[in-house]
Amino acid sequence: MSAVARNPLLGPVSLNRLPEAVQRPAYDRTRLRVGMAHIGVGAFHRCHQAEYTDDLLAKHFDRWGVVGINIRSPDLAGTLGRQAGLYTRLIRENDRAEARVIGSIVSVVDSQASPEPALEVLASSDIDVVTLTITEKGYCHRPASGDLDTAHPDIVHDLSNPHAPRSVPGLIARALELRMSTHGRPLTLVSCDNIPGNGALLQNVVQSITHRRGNGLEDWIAANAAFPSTMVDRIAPATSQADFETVERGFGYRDRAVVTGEPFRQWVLENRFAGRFPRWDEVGVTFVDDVTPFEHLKMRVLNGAQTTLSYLGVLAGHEHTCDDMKDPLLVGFVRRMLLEESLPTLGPVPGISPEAYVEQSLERLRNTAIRHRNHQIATDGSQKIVQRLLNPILERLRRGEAVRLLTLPVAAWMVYLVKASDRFGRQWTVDDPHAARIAAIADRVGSDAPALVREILSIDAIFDRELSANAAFRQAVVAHLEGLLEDPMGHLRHVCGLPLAAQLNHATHTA
Ligand code: NAI
Ligand code: CS2
Repeated sequence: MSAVARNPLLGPVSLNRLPEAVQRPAYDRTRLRVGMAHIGVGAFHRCHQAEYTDDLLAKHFDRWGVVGINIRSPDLAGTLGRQAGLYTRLIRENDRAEARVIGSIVSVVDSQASPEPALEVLASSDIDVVTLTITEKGYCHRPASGDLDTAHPDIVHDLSNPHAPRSVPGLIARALELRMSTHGRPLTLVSCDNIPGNGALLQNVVQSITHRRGNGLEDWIAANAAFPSTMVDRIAPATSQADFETVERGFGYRDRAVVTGEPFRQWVLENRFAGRFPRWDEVGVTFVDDVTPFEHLKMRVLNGAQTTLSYLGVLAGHEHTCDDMKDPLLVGFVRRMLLEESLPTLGPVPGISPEAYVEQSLERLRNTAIRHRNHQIATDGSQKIVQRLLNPILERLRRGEAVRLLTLPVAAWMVYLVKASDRFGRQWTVDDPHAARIAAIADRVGSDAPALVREILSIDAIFDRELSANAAFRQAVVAHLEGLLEDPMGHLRHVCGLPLAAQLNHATHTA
């Protein structure tokens, strides 16, 4: 047996024997009672909301233990259950790794096979708050409008089987119905996904289901539920083998639920709650009346940069964001795009200088210990480009402003999806709800850029009709698509206006 295999598994007993360097929950976990649920216990929840709650429990102990619920993969009840809900949150920056065991998750419920386990938790009178990180597509909405996608197979199912929902909107509608007909306690639901107006959007998709019920549920929700919007931030990529090994080799124990994040974290939350609510504002969360300026800043700058780098990075042959950030051509383009076209779409953001935020964001993306794969960020691009790229583009077009830079990543997203990969000697698997439809378009029209753009822009779940009908937008995307299909990096150099000498220099530098 190797030394690594003999390391103890993280749990309540081994917790007391961990090395001094590993931070532990600073409260008595045996006294912790459940007060909130979280749907979508992925890397981000464990790196963000669960840590803030852990901070709050240490500062002001109260009934705020979390029950996690997954209605999609992965099954986590076993993994986290064997560790009594405990897991390590690594913070990594370049060659530094700091470990902290988080104790706020009390248990995890797998509800993939049936909604019953999830409904039991969500309808319980112990639960006052539900947070969610279910990825952008979990809301079953049409990204262009925020409306419920009534053609979505899970929504079609839930509308005719309201007591056995498969989607999150259907699940929440049913849980609220159960609460109304039993104890009647209010509930605050906090979406922590990167979608615009996430609270309002969640409320909209839930109410689009409940208003069909006609049993007083809609009015009950209006009086007893709150859906605050949030801006959440911390880069937390999928856990890698290196992260598991850091815990085993660096700290001497085993943990099958490790998560890794960067040092930076931020949470801005709309001050609109129903009933009891955790005082996260005591541990660094900012409660505000309007989240919109913070949300626009984050999605258009940090997320806009990540999405842009992910598609261009794949085309350039890079693996991670931090690799993209070593490529002066990509960095130069992204900085210019953010400063010249994204920032002017932003209004004032209380307490934050947008220019400084751009530099801070680029600096965060350079962190070489955060191995955020371009393909992970590129996943579900159809659900991300609206808030990161298309909304600022539309606002600029309405004001008669240029969109030459912001349209380039839109075309790069198209290249990524039409699987032009063969052309560049690399292949990848596209993971996106619209992948099949766009692949079918590409099969039909081949590499004819104007035809590709015409057909892809006609997908009105993604492209607002005003935007797709705009000739300047369409022409800019066609020009970029032609250039990227021909020679991606040559096109990028051309857009950046690099003189020939600098182009040759760059080619030598990145060879
Ligand atoms: P992850 O892949 O680790 O976890 C995804 C979670 O979403 C899983 O628990 C899965 O069961 C659930 N899920 C997926 N599709 C679903 C569906 N259709 N219905 C219900 N649940 C579904 O991803 P991670 O890193 O936790 O990110 C999740 C989301 O959190 C992101 O999509 C984003 O909106 C938000 N976020 C992530 C950040 C990050 O850096 N990872 C930072 C800020 C926000
Ligand atoms: C990323 C985000 O995967 C993605 O789409 O752009 O998850 C990003 O890491 C977070 O929003 C950072 O807070």
